[in-house]
Amino acid sequence: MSDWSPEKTQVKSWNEWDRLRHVIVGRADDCHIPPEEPALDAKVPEDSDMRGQWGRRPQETIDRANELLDQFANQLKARGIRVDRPDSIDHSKPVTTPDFHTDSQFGCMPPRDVLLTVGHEILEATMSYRCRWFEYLNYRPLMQRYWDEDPNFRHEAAPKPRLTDADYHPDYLSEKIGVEKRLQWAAEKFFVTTEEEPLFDAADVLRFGRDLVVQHGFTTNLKGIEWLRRHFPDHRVHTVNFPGDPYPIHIDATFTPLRPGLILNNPQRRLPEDQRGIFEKNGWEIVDAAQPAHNAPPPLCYSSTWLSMNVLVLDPKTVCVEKSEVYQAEQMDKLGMEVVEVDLRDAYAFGGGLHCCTADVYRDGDCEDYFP
Ligand code: DAV
Repeated sequence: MSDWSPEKTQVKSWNEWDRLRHVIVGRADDCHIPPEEPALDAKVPEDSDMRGQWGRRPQETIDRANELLDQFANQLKARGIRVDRPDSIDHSKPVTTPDFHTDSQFGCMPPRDVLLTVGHEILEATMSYRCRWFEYLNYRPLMQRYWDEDPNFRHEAAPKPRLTDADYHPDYLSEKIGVEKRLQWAAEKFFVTTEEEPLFDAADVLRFGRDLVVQHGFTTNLKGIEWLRRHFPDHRVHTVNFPGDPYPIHIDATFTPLRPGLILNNPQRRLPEDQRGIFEKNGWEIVDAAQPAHNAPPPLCYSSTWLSMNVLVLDPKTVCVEKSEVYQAEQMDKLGMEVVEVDLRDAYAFGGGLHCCTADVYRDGDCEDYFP
């Protein structure tokens, strides 16, 4: 039974799959391709069309992405889900702190990277790119509103990192490292970020009730994971790696829980055997995700083609899948999920797919222990 009603704001979400009632959907307004900076350069593949480009994204791409995001929001609303939208700040403004300078910011997308909802709390992540340091400001009007309307809402912010050059390994920044070297480094857990201070992006975290599964990679370091462990003392925090990924940022195109007992895993980035313990002991199935329908990402896109598996679960039997991702939709159908098709590919360049461009505010259900 749910005590949720659309008239009353309540913040609560313990996992990735219980019935979704209230969600934030990002906006493409004023999104920028930021200038070069260490962590971002390491993520952009050497042959990418984004190399050397920066500035405000072309207006027609912003308009098109906004059209798709509005359409997605309307689809969710038509299913009775409350949808809130952020207020974009001016991302053309440069950022100067005592420790760094960048000539522009990133955007008001994707909210999943910044906001981590755990129970009644929404935690603003540290972030690890300089251009995303102030990104939480896009969501502050919503956070203030939830604070005013829900007396149980906990609004938290992780300590802002300094992001000096000491946060980044200079080796990663030399030109033309090549994918082989990157894969070797990823396997050795040598990432672009150092252990100077805690760093994490919210999209490196998956919520499984009492357990949080966190990817250690470019955007989240071990100190960031330790910070989460100390911050959520009632949770068990598990560190995972996916060595097949040469650019490991964010877990949500790699490992996708669909319902209790079932997880999709990117077949190029399989969870290593020695990290499967809690899932295997508790009878969870980890299945290879279907192949993406595309051979390459759309223009000016940071993400890989595996946004195919960046799905948004509406309830344990219903999932939003991007409309062109026909193989992924077919697999969902075979797994017994009802598929809601959403046209979003032209918005991928703004930072990701259906999971990325949303952030949970309320899902039914309580904090359960799925791995007793
Ligand atoms: O496969 O490029 C994208 C994740 C975006 N949140 C990838 C990871």
